[in-house]
Amino acid sequence: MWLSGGRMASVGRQSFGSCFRVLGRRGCNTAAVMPEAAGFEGVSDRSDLQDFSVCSSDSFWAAVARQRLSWIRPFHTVQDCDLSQGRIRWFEGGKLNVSVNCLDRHVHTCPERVAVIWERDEPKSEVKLSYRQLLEMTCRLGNLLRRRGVKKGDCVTIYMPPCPLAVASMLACARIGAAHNVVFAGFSADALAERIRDAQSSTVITVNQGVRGGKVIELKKTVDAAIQSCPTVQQVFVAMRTENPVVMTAKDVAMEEVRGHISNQNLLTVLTCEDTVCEPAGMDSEDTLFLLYTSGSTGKPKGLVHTQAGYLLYAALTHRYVFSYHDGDVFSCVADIGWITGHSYSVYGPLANGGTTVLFESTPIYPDPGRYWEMVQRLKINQFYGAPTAIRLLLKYGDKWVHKYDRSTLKTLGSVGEPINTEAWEWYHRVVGQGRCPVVDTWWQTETGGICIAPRPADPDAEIVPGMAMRPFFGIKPVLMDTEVYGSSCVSLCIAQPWPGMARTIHNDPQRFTETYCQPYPGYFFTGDGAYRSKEGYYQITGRLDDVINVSGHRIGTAEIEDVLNQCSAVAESAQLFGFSQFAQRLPKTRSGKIMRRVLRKVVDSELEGLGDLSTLDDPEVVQEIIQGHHDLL
Ligand code: 6R9
Repeated sequence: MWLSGGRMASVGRQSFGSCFRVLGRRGCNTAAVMPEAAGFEGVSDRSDLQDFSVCSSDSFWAAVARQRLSWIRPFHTVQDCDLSQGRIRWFEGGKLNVSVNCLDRHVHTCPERVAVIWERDEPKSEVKLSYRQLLEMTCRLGNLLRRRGVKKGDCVTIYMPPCPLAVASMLACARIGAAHNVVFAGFSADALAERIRDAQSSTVITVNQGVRGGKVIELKKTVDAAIQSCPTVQQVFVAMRTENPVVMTAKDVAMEEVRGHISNQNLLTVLTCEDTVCEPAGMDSEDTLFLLYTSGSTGKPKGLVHTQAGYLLYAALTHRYVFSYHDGDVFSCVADIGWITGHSYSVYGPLANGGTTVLFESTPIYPDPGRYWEMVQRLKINQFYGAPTAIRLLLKYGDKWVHKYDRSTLKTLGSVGEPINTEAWEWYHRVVGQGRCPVVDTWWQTETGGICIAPRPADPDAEIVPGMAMRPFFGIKPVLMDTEVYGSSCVSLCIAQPWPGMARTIHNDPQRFTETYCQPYPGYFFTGDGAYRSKEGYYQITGRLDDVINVSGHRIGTAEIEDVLNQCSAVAESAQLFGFSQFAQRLPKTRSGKIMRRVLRKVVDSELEGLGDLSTLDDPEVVQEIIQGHHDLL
């Protein structure tokens, strides 16, 4: 691994060589692109539709919201937003229930369709649940929560690995009107405690132990340690993921009935004493659906607030149109449910669309580097959505792990989380997708709720340029602003008008929301990322703005330089910094696989006091290694 700050000649777009057309149909009618758009006047092709969605955003979103969601009471106002004030409200007057939209309406039409496939850590032991079964599990949990005093407006913290019970817990909260706060089940007790305290949760849901990559993780013990410093917590529901008993305290409530002969290891036999019918709460469009914490570069993590209707609509629409999801497809997003990617594309998007979604509990290399592709073959996966960090890792293990398995069911490959370098993109496209599956590089953030910029391969005339051909999604109007970062000018990506999926505020700190996202360019949403736009109107994301470097007066994003470095076979991954060159064994990464460059920069600048929020760091020891390495270098 190479941390470099040397001079770089000619890096940039010319390195993105190949380009292909997915479909060559020009001018096909709009209804084929998007049936919801059939009635829009003056819209005859995909480009008209994009313009319409931005220029007539009220008409666009009203039509889509009416067709895609099932409402208890219709909305009277499509949007009431003023970005400069940080005011974002969609579909006011409307009432709905998110769990009804994700479950009941599909149970009415296709109760036995598979809703979730739980790809357990133990290979080849998947468990399938139909929409009817998932609704029953959700109702039982909803009744339990209600009976134990959880009310509309409360916030329940969920500390669980991806599994049907975690999804049912999220949906049970939605059913009774509580908000959920899913904390990635790999976070430390301190990180968990900080998030429980900020969310003021009185209820936590967890499992006795997690299992990941063949290793047992003591989740319940971590909760025990965390709640020592969380006075609000009154009860902890504990389900059994393994058969090992854990010490239960006065606050703990076992979720299983005690039945000696039933193995609870599959987490499916819980709460058989609860009723399978649970009256859904009627929620206002702008009631909170969930909080999700994301790390701030300084200070404490931010609890971003997403609300009911707008979020669900946006997750559903992007899931359908970015991935070309069709009824009957098996969709697999391998992100953990503790990240926004898991929320929007393992849970809410696919379920709102009546889809079949895979919940992946394991790692890309357990029991071997063929895990993903063996799973694709066994579960007949049609869309696979993963992170560049995993693709880069698997690429180094060689093609044989991919070739071993049949991937003919795959139709679309997705990437998210970081810029995907050309080498990884090409490998993903050529080796994994056999050159026939479009790769959709999707740009978005916890704050945006769903994908904002991505190719849409099903569109007529769709073109995908590796690492770059990214177009705004319907209703998204990106703008590039000149900005100054660390004394050099950069182009910063903003979004010019609100869209339904965006976060509404920061829990407990609306001021910070406005300052961070709305004030840098009043009237615009500030993303904090840099971008280029080509003459065709395609966007390329260059990385976090505070990671931009200045080489001989050229502004160059970290993505471009890392892209070139990664093509050297000795370099597994790279992170580019100002005027700094060093080899390191490992890079500091978040638990979702993103390189934490700001930490590297602080080390280089010898600002060890101001490393910022490190709670999302995967292995804090790496920071010590790098500090030591840098020290030795000086
Ligand atoms: C969905 C998610 C958001 C940040 C974002 C950007 C980076 C995400 C990307 C990408 C380049 C892509 N990012 N997708 N950069 N190309 N396709 O990852 O949310 O965890 O909040 O991170 O991730 O820097 O600002 P989140």
